Amino acid sequence: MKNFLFLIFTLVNLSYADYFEHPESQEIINELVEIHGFDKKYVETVLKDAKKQQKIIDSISKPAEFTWTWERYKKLFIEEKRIRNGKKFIKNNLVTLERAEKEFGVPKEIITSILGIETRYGKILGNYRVIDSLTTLGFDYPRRSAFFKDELTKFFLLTRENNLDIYSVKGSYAGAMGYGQFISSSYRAYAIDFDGDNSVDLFNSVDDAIGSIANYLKVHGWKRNGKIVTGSSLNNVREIYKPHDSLSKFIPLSFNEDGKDNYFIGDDNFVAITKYNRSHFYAMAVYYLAEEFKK
Ligand SMILES: [Ca+2]
Repeated sequence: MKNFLFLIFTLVNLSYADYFEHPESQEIINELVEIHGFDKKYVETVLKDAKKQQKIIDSISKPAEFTWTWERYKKLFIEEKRIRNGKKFIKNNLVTLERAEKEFGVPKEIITSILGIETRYGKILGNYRVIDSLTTLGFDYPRRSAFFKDELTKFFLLTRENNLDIYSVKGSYAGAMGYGQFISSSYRAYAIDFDGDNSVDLFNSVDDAIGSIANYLKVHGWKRNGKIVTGSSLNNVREIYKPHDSLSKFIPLSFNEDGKDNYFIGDDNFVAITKYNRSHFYAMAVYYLAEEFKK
């Protein structure tokens, strides 16, 4: 009985009181202190404050992009209100969107579409503390532990570089932040100052968000005046891509709508969108919503 109780105690104890006590935290503390020069006490205090949230693990385990049907996914994003607000967003931010289009080659409708899908044009930035998300997923979600531990390190760096309060920054369950939902590594690498105030602020500056999305796509292979998809029948695709074109560089896609499969080939700019979110549903929704803005 005593051994049994001891076993129970041990099992319960596997859930650590805080992330400072977690056996894997020492490695990150060392890295932050020794390589990046953070104060040890500060890092420990932050990790002590971080909280595990089961909801975060539940959410990442069943993302809509990979568990829903295309029709359900499409209905969520390509709807009247999002289309209307997107057209309004374009009208209100036309000068900045056109500047981004000129500089990076990414059409205003695509930038707007990503903002609409990510955060309803900045209305929903996420309600999880990023420090909770990244510790929960870094330490308690083994499947992607290495990735999120790295994001945790980058988040410490990002908050120091951009003067953000590490305790209060909020984002998605996966630690994505601001208008365009950039994760820490992307924020540091691809976010830019596009309103000229010398700070890169994806939480409050719409202009910075617009420029950063355009810059991200350009760096990830977006081609000015390039194609996103070609379709919608395989025969059509074969006619458009003559034998000299290498079909292997394109992505064959099939989306079931109204009970029939529609076939597309994802071109360079489709691939670029999948660098933003690797789901094909996501990239297709970005394309569809952008087309709606033109109507
Ligand atoms: Ca700025």
